[in-house]
Amino acid sequence: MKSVIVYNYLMFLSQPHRRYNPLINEWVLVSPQRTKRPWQGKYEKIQKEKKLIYDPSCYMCPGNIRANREKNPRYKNTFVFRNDFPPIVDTGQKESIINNSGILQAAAIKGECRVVCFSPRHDLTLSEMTDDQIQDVILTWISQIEEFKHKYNWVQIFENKGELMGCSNPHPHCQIWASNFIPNEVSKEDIQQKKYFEKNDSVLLVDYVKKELDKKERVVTENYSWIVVVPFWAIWPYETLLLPKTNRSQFTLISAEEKRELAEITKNLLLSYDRLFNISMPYSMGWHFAPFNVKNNGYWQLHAHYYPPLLRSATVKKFMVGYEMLAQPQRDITPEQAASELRKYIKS
Ligand code: H2U
Ligand code: ZN
Repeated sequence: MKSVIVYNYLMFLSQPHRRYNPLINEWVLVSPQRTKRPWQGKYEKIQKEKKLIYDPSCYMCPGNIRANREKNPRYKNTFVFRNDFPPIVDTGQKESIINNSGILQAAAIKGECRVVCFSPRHDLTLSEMTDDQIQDVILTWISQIEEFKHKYNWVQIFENKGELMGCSNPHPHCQIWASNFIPNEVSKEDIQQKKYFEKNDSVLLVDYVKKELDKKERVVTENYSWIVVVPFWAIWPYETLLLPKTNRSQFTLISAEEKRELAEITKNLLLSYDRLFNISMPYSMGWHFAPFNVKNNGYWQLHAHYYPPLLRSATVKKFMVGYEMLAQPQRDITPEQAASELRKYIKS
């Protein structure tokens, strides 16, 4: 029996196989043997020019004017403003389906969009901020959720970092989109976590963390209350999942100590990303937790996804094309290899 397990494990490291993502009920193809293939495709340009502390043309810097002619205050920590080009607005329409003829459906939406500047400094990234400054960002996220949770069903907090991710401005910031509807990714996670809880009477991601703590093959870093793993089912090469070790269904439920430890682990993770390819790592990240209209939401586990787009170096991007668009996601390096690489750059 033991030899079968060892054989399977080796197969996992070297042979093509597929893995199941229980959080969204989808599969990912893993092809570790492909890591040796030559790359003759596109190399991205690395921008390493020195950034200004204050940029007079930046619409996020303190004291500057935004597109709607409003002047930013001379803020000292974080600064939240209404997105001047919001993708979701309150149209005042009823929430009912506008066209419910079966195949062609559309529904009215309601919501609000904001931008959060992480720091008055134009040149910093989250990884370069102090633990206390990162904690201010966490407190801002939580107070935004507190404000929106009575009005809407969902608040998506996300950061697009770097030009490679389509970020329009290097000033450190994230976005907040609140909506009356539950977006697809959150809805899939809701269904899956609920199903798991009904079947096992325990929380999917809490059980998952226990498994990861057992062997630690995919653990990147941890502290007393948080853990970062390259999930067993990761799609992006260096994708990570950051989550509490015990059950927290909502961001608003974490303790003062957990906030402090979250700042610390976030900094460690982001520094290891920056050191991996010796650049300020681009990524998209965002938070998931129980939507506000879910009653008995104990099956939900708070977590953040980090999705860096790079593959094997600072200049080679992973493209989600071809098979990914038409069949299912595929990755080359294994999540275990990615975790082991990132671990090397975690400060001890
Ligand atoms: P990125 O995170 O993708 O760079 O987007 C920044 C947001 O800032 C974007 O959604 C908003 C854009 O609508 N913005 C303003 O709200 N005011 C401005 O003056 C410029 C950009
Ligand atoms: Zn700026």
